Order: sequence, then structure tokens, then C-alpha cells
Amino acid sequence: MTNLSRRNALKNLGAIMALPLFMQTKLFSSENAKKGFKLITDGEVITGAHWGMLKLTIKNGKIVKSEPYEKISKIKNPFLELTGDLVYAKDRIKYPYVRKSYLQNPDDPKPELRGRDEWVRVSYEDAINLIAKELKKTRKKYGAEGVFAGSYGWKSSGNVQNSRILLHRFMNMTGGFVGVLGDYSTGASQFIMPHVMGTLEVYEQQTSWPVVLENSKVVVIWGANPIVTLRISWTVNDDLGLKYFEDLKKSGKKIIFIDPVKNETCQFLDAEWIAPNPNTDVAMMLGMMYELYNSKKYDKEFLENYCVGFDKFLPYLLGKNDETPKTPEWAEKISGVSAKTIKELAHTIFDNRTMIMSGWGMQRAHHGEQPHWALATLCAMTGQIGLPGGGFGLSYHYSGGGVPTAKGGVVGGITTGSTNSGGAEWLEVASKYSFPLARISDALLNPGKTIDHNGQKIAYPKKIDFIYWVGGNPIVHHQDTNKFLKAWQLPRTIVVNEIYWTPTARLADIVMPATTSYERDDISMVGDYSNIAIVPMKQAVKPIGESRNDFEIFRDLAEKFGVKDKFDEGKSELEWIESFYEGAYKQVLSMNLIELNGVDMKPFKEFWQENKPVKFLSTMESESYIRHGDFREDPILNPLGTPSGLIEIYSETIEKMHYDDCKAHPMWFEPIEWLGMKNKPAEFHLVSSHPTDRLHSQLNNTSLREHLAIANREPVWINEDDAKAKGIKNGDLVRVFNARGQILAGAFVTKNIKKGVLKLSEGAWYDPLNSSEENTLCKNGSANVLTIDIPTSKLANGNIAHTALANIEKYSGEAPDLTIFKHPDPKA
Ligand SMILES: Nc1nc2c(c(=O)[nH]1)N[C@H]1C(S)=C(S)[C@@H](COP(=O)(O)OP(=O)(O)OC[C@H]3O[C@@H](n4cnc5c(=O)[nH]c(N)nc54)[C@H](O)[C@@H]3O)O[C@H]1N2
Ligand SMILES: Nc1nc2c(c(=O)[nH]1)N[C@H]1C(S)=C(S)[C@@H](COP(=O)(O)OP(=O)(O)OC[C@H]3O[C@@H](n4cnc5c(=O)[nH]c(N)nc54)[C@H](O)[C@@H]3O)O[C@H]1N2
Ligand SMILES: [Mo]
Repeated sequence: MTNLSRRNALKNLGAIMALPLFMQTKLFSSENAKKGFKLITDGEVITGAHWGMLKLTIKNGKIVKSEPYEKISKIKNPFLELTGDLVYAKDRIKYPYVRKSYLQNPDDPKPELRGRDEWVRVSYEDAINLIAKELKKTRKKYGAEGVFAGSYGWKSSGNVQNSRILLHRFMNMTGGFVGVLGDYSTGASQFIMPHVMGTLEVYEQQTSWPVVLENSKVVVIWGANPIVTLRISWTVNDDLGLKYFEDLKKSGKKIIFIDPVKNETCQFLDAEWIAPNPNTDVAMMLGMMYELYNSKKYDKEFLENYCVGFDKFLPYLLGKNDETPKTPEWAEKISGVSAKTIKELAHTIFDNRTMIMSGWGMQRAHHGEQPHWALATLCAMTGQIGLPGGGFGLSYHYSGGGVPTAKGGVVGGITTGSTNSGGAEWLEVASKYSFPLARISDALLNPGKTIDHNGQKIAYPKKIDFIYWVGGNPIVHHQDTNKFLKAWQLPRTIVVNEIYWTPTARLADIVMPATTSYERDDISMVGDYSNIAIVPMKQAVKPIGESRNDFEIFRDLAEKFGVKDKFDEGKSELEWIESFYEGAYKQVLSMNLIELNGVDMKPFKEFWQENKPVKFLSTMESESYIRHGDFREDPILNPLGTPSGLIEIYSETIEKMHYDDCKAHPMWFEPIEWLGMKNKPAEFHLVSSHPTDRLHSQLNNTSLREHLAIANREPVWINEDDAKAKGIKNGDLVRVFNARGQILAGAFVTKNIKKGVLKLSEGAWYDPLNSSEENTLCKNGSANVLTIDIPTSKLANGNIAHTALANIEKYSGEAPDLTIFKHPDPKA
């Protein structure tokens, strides 16, 4: 259950199989032409991206303008204007390349030279043959266990050109691979919440916004930055999440923010700012619960009828066994938030109908299982879970959680295919060896090691010899880069399909040039929760260089294994798109939505020709949706998915795991590094939030970088008093460092961050000063050079990106040039 990916959890795309595509040099596929579709060389093309529906203006076959197809909120999203930058980027990978030593001898490929070796341009056919040959070699020697294709990443939108699914489809049909469990986003909460609430909570529909706007008196935003994080969606952004935050602002409700950073959203909403020390929220919540208990302001009936285990949690809260009552005064010492504020906050949320919207930053921390468990317990005490506008929600900041769901057709997507393709022993192997994805360095460095995970034992593969990565940038996204770089040296072969010469592509052996989503046809839903529209993603321009669609690369590889027919099922790319559209069209027809709702949906050919989205309407039912409302109404008839059917403040399942780092009820654990620790290894707490002006590492190579960069590096936020004490001025080049590594950044001196805290967004491309030197300086400011690579706990094994101490100083050396955005092949 917890192995559900967000894509499955969000919606049942319920479709099957893959598709073929363009000939390399042809402007447009014969399949398209046969159907009478032409590439628009002068005119407008409608498409979609993570950041929303787009209108592209094409002149002479080139994109000359990119703008929102329509804008619902007034909040500007600069990502919508960058399509030209993305397609015509200087660092596009235009041809297949192989690292020189690898090409010379794939059996002795000198992995230590990754990132430093020369690149040799090869033909597409040679590259495909080489990948197929080496993959077969690895499978023969080590079996499916030797091939890692977990390949986490945000790729591009589109239901057919889903690079990761295509990779898995290819791997499934040819002998299997080792995959991963969970994700980086909600690594801790997606494993703990099913024990507590019986559901993931993080990828599920929230109490609808109209209900919140009508009923909540107070909105608490606890560790979230929705104005920023709602710039994107997993599918195509509907822009409605942002619109509802605008409405929230207009509503005049009391809004309280709890975050060490007074972030863009807090500023936008002009909210009250409470700034705890990072990773101390659980202490604050316990202090609030103590105050509620002490002042008898808690809903006894709710705790008795809808929850189990408050009685077992209470002795801990009151300090009966550890002589530490979790009083507001105790919490003040840990969190740096005054006992007075903690008490007031407790009364405010009890006395008023309150919706607590929490982001995911605080669970991407050591013991990240605790904050959302403690939050659920706090809300159980107020007794507001399942009431209109009360309780908590863990996805208002993400992909439009809370935006009412529309009634319409849902387009399917390519799948990983059937696995019973004769001799599926690999499946057993692959599932046996799949490991929590944030343990990747550990798995590479400690082959065969057994770890605890959510009550089970998991053994790492004995030898990972071959890695295939598509649509992700692990050198930038994984914690403790210097450790990861060592792990990355161990496999014999690393293949990457990429659009750009990212740090990950540069550290591969074989690089396959991928198209952007603007160079191929595709289709997508709009709005992960709202399903408000279907957007055609029509090819806008012809592929750059010899870039290929991931589909084509994997289909051609499948052919080398004799399974092409199975891979594409004899369908062209457009036929796949058509089949997914027709599936949705049938749903619409069967619900009579054309007559009843005035839905303007036509057969595929007209839809594709017309080049505009099909829109649906939300229902009254979805507009009045209350999360856990049914459960509240009747907990016997509508039990939660927990063993007791109730909210588990105390979990016997977890008790039986006997873990020292995650006990049977929520608790305050000291993180491995934090501001309150004895003998701090460094002075400041570094939070590496999600970037305002990127999607992770995507868009770092666009013109937006010029606007965000300070001293031509990633900005690091520092409190003005701290900056003064360190002799740092706004705009200075600074070095941020700890025992794990060092980076250059540009100082952003501000009042809007708590003293003692630094903020450096994740996703700046790793740019080593001297890659043959250990712990070399990253010139561009990639946050993960400084973060810690240990698991949240044995329960979830999530990453702890937001737990790290670091030092900062003005950089006195000469400023080195950035090299990461320059093309590595001087001849290209
Ligand atoms: N310190 C720190 N680290 C973090 C986090 C944090 O909060 N702090 N957050 C974590 C989280 S939640 C996440 S989700 C990860 C994100 O990490 P990633 O998902 O790896 O980040 P992206 O930059 O989106 O990488 C996507 C890559 O896919 C490529 N790409 C795009 N479209 C296509 C395509 O069609 N085909 C192919 N082959 N490639 C394509 C892009 O060029 C880009 O390089 O980072 C994690 N890392
Ligand atoms: N523009 C943009 N939007 C994105 C993304 C992106 O890269 N760019 N990434 C997308 C993805 S994949 C994901 S997973 C989501 C991530 O969504 P989140 O995980 O919610 O985003 P973060 O920026 O990591 O953290 C949100 C807030 O938590 C605060 N925070 C950090 N540590 C603590 C703490 O200990 N306590 C408290 N109270 N607050 C803390 C940070 O200061 C930040 O303001 O965003 C999505 N949206
Ligand atoms: Mo994420």
C-alpha cells in the first residue's frame, strides 16, 4: 500500500502499453501525415508542461513566444515564458556520446574517470547496440539484481512520453531490474501516515477549498510555501491552487505561518510569522498539546470515539516516565518560540475552526515520521478532524490539493507493461531487492547489506553493475554529494537519457540525447486533483540535433532484445495518444456530459486538429468534500484503513517493530544535527527548500538564472544580524561549508529568516572546481554538497535534506568561472 507512487495514488490512469514515434531526420512522422496532421510552422500551438497550459507562437518553424494559454490567478509564473530557452539551450545534448575509456574497453571502463574523460560522439545505431550488449552482459553475470533502474525524477509532463515508465517497460520486458520504494517528496509521511490515518494523506484530496473559505476561521500554514510550490504540478498545472490562495488572502481570515523562513507565501498573505528553530516543530506541537490538556481544552469524546491510544500517549506528554513534562516552557527551550506564543497558538486553534495546512519540508528531516503524526494527534485533541474547514491537510501546497475534482474523462498513460512475459523470476528478484530510494548511496556502497524498513528486512543487491537513469538528476537531488560521487564510481556501466548536459549526464558512460516535450506529440490531464481539462501536447518544432523521444530509444532497444512488438504493440505514438483520448471520450459519452454539462468534446481527429483543451466542470459533491467527513459521520460504517479503523495515536503495529528511532506514539527526538545540540559541528542550520525559480534543477540553464543569481551563484539567505556578525554584505560571494563539503553562494541578507538559519534552495547544478580533488568546492552552490545522507528512521528510511548544520564566511579568493553550463564538446 505504501509502495504506491504518487501517480497511482493521485489517479488511476488505468491504461496499458507504449507507443512508437518519429523518424530521426523526418520533420513529421508518416503516421501524422497519414492522418492529415501537419506540423505548424507558422501559427500557434497549445501544449502543457508542469507549470501549466502553454500557448506557443511559431514562426518559420521556430518558437518565438511562449505564454500562458490562460491565466486564472493573478500570480505571475515566469516558468510559462521559458519554452524557447528550454528548446534552444546551448547545452542541449544533440547526439549520442560515449565516454572515451568506456568505448575503448567496456570491461575495464575506468569509472574513476567519469566526469573527466573525453566524450566521443557515436552514431545512434552504435549507441543502441552498445547499450543492449552491455546490458545483456550484466544480466548474464548478475541477473536482474545487477541492473538498477529505479531512476527517480521529475522528467516532463505527458502521459505517453513518460521516460521513467518507458524505462521500466523496457526493463520489464527484457529481464528485469532493481527498483525503489517511496520518493524524496514525502519519504517519511507516506510511510507513517498509513499507520496513523490509514491513508497516505500526502497525495490525497483535501477538504475542498470552498469549504475552507466558508468555514475555517483560522488557517495555519505550517512549513509550506504554496505560492512557490504551486508554480508546478506533477501533471499540468491548473493554476487553481494559486487562485485559491489569492481568495484566502482576500477572505481576511486570520492566517498564521510557522516556518524558520518568512517565505514568499507568508509575505504574500501578510500572515503572522512564528519562526521555530528548524526541525523542532514536534516539540512545539507537544507544548501545545500539554497546554490544551492542562487547560482542559480538548475533545475527550473525539479521542474516545475516533482514536486509539491517547491514554498511552498521555504519560509521555505529562512526563510520567521520563520526568520531562512537555510543557510550553520545555518546548520554548527547544524551538526558540516563546511559551506564551505556544500557549496562545494552542488556544487559537482550539477556540476557532482551524485548518492546519502543512507542507512537506519538516518531514524531510531526521525523525521526519514524527511531525505529521504529532500534527494528527494535536488535531485529534481539538476534535476538528472531519469537520468542515477543520483538522489538517498535507497537500494544499502541492499540485492543487483542495481544488474540487471535476467530472470528466481521464486520459490513461503508458504503463510498465505486463510482467508475466515468460520466465518472470526476475520480478521476484527485483521486488526482493527494491530498496527505499533515499538509500541509494548506502545500497551502492554496502552491497548485500540488510536494513530495516517499515517492519520488514530488506537486503540490498549483491552487485549493482549497471545503472540506467532517465528524467532525473541524481547528482543534484541526492543528499551528501561527495558520498554519492564515491558510490557512483562503483557500477561498471551508467547510461543516461537527457536533454541537457546536466551534472548527471556528464557523469555517465553513455548519453542518449532526449527531445523536450515541445519536439514530440503527447497528451495530459490538467490539475492533479482537479482533472479540470485534457490538454493536447502537440509537437511544436522538429527535434533538435539527433535527439530522440525516450519512447523511440526504448523501442529500439527493445528491438535488440526481440520484443519490439510487445513494447509498442504495433501502435504509433499518435495511436497511443488517440487510444488514451478515446478512453476518456467514452467515459464522457457514457456520463452524458456533453448534454448535461455542455462539455465540448469531440472525436480524436477533431480534437487534435482543433488544438485546444477539453474542459470539465467540478461537481457540487466535490466542492463540498470534507476529508474524513464520512469517518466523522460514522466511524463504524466508514472506518479508516488502520488496524483499529480509528486514528492511531498509539500504534501497536509500530510497537511490534521495536525500533529505537520510531516508537509507538509521536515523540520528540533530537535530530542528528540541530541548533540546540551540544558541541555543534557547525554554526548555522541549513534548510534546502524547493526553489522559487526552478523545478528542482530544471530551468537552471535558462535566462531565469540571471534574475535569481547573486554574485553569479545560487543565493543563500542569511539573517541581517548574522550577516553583520560575519562581516557579510548583501551580494557578497560566500563559502558555505561543513565536514561533508563546501560550496560558493551569493549572500542574500534579509530580516525574513530566523537568526541562526540559512536557506539555500536545492537544485543548483553541481559544478566542481576540481573534480579529481576530494570534497572540492561546488562553484554554483548545489545544496546537497552540504546535506546528510542518513535515513529518517528505520520505519520510513526517507531522506533528511532539511537537517544539516553549516558554516558561512565571506569568500576572499578569486571568483572561479562557472563551467557547468558550457557545452562539454567543443566541436558541437
Ligand atoms: N537538499 C534537498 N534535496 C532534495 C530536496 C530537498 O528538499 N532538499 N527535494 C527532493 C525532492 S522532493 C525531489 S522530487 C527531487 C527532485 O529531483 P529530480 O526529479 O531529479 O530533479 P529535476 O531537476 O526535475 O530532474 C529532472 C531531469 O529530467 C530531465 N528531463 C526532463 N524531461 C525529460 C524527458 O522527457 N526525458 C528525459 N530523458 N529527461 C528529461 C531534465 O532535464 C532534468 O535533468 O529532489 C530531491 N532533493
Ligand atoms: N517552484 C517549485 N515548486 C515546486 C518544486 C520546485 O522545485 N519548485 N518542487 C515540487 C516538489 S517535487 C515537491 S516534493 C514540493 C515540496 O514542497 P515542500 O516540501 O512543502 O517544500 P520545501 O520548500 O521543502 O519546504 C516548505 C517550507 O518548509 C520550511 N521548512 C523547512 N524545514 C522546516 C522545519 O523544520 N519546520 C518548519 N516549520 N518549516 C520548515 C521551508 O522553509 C519552506 O518554506 O514542491 C513542489 N513544487
Ligand atoms: Mo518532490
